[in-house]
Amino acid sequence: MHVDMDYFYAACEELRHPELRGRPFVVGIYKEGDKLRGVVQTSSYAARKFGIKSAMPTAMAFKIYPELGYVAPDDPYYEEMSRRVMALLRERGFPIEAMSIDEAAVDLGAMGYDEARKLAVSVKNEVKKRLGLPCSIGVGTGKAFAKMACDAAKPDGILVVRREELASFMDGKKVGSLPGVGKKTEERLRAMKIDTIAGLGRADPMALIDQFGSLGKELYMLAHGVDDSKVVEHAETLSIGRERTLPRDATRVDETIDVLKSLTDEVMKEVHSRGFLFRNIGVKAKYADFTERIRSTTTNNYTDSSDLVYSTAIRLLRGLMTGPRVRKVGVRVSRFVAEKGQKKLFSAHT
Ligand code: DCP
Ligand code: MG
Ligand code: MG
Repeated sequence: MHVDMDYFYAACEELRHPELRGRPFVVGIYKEGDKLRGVVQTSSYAARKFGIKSAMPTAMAFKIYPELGYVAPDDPYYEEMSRRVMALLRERGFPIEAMSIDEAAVDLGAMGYDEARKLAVSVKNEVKKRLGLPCSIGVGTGKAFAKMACDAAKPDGILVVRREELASFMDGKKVGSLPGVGKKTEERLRAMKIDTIAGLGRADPMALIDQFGSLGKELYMLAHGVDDSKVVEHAETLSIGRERTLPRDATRVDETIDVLKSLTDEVMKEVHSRGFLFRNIGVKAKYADFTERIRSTTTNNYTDSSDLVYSTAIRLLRGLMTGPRVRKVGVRVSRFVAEKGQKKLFSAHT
């Protein structure tokens, strides 16, 4: 099963700016003087109706629709929403792999299609109900096919592609709709006169391997409905953090310890519930002039000690409280391993 959030950054913004709902707007603009520069990171569905989409220069988007609304990106907020999405998916107990900030592959094992569809409906409803965000879900006989089903289900849909439906689902589609085929690969395939997935399936596999190496073999297999890739949890790429505005701006670390304590408790509650061990502890200070600084340290051994996080956070933050008043503080841990299995392997080296 593949879950991908619909117009993710824009949907997150609609949550906290209800006045944006249903309006054409984009996330990702920044201004330089009076000029609008940069590219669109994502657009609301109302903006997509005008052809405004990710990676388009902002200036062009405004040319297409001068009344376009825009919001500057707020990455920590999207990361936090992403963590909530992933945590919610994990509650179901299946292995999940976060494939990007807004999508995950879920390993349903040998579950039947009907049961998988029911699960997809239930997950989709729960994401909407608890987080207020729309998503789409695809179910298929491999990671790539589930992702393609999810793409085809967008927006706000569910699509189950059974093994016997897979060939007709894929055949007419362009090679670019295969996960892993970007603009460059697409062009190189076109140079070989291969445009569609059906065409890819009829191509000479040796010529594909010649051109693309192992990717060539993979693509040929995908075109034939074979995808054996596994869902892998990437615990080490995650970080878990919380931040909070202080009740009053602070100049000394002892004025922040209550907030640090509760941030530590919140972070550690999530760490413990996931059974992670970590090696990196970091803090962040946001100053009254809106600049911010971070500091982090790596411990010798994997740990899940709340006391260590708390005392380290105090020590690190003290080093950041030498200048302007501090308005907001954050605590974050990262470099995880799952507690079961890998613990011994890692601590043997330390
Ligand atoms: N993103 C970005 N720059 C890009 C593409 C995406 O910053 N060139 C960010 C913004 C997106 C988020 O990643 O909201 C997720 O990317 P998706 O490709 O899943 O796109 P959306 O979720 O925005 O839309 P869709 O409903 O098509 O999934
Ligand atoms: Mg998305
Ligand atoms: Mg995505």
